[in-house]
Amino acid sequence: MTRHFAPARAAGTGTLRLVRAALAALVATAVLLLAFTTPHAAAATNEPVHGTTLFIRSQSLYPPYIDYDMSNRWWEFGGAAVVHTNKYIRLTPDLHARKGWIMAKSAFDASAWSVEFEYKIHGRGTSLFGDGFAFWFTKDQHDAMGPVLGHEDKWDGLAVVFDTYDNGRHGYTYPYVAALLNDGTKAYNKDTDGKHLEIGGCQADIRGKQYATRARVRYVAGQYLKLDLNTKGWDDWTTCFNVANVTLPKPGHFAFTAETGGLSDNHDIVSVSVNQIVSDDQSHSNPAQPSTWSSSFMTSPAQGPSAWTVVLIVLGVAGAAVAGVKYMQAQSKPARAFKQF
Ligand SMILES: [Ca+2]
Repeated sequence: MTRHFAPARAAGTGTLRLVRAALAALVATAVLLLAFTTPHAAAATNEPVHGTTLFIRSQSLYPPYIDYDMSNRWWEFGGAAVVHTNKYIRLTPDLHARKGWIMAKSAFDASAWSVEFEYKIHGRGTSLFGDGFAFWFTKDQHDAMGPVLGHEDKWDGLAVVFDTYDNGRHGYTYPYVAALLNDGTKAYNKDTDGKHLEIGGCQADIRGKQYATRARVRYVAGQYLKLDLNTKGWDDWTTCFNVANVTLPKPGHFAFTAETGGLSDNHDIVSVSVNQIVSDDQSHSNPAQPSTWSSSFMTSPAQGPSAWTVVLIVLGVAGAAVAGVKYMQAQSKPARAFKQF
């Protein structure tokens, strides 16, 4: 009886082995693809992913945001900002004429850093909403609310504005994300959305998502200032701009502000993760030169695998396939021998 059933069982086992070998090859390929095509995946967990980085807890912000005494050890809040413990910090509610802010209490004295933050812009408006929020790195600590998405004017340093309402006329639609650079002397013109201070920017789909959208500002003094955006809810990052020869104040202060006017939105900050870049990894080369840079739509392709990555993946797939075939051959021998009975 056993022998009668043996060939059928052997054939079934062979098919099973074939499937297992194919699965093994697929898993190996998937592991390789994951390892080489999602280098930013670890950023949210603060692991160094580019060169060597050092997580700076005293400049970062996470849920539940407040300690037992209802304050945060490293960040301050003000204006319309409200802390929703374990969820987000709402810089402004979806109500008219509000301004809110959060800022790091201490200065950050580094020449190279990376800041990744999660935010959410949403509200009842479907076609009319505003005005947006901004990320700041400035020489002076934020100490007064003003007209630049809630921040005071004539700042010395960097603003990355997530502007959802076009006060001026532009050759593109909003929302629009832009780096505005100021030396402390220039006034922000709200009627042009600060266009004369812009050194880089892109149109981006940053509003009304069911999930928190993310941004990563990367800066190396005198070399580049880069912004990557993730608006799709998975680990798919797109470079918004990469500008060369940017130098920011040192030390500087991190802050976020938001503003509503005649139009409104909820502007939420979910988390802020600051890393000092100890050694860069050269993967951020080829920044645009300021003299030739111009505003562009967010059309740059998502960062794909490099040529070396492709070679490694192909080698990995080939290796896995060979291993799979050898495995099948090794496993099929006893089955054939058994059939001869
Ligand atoms: Ca605006």
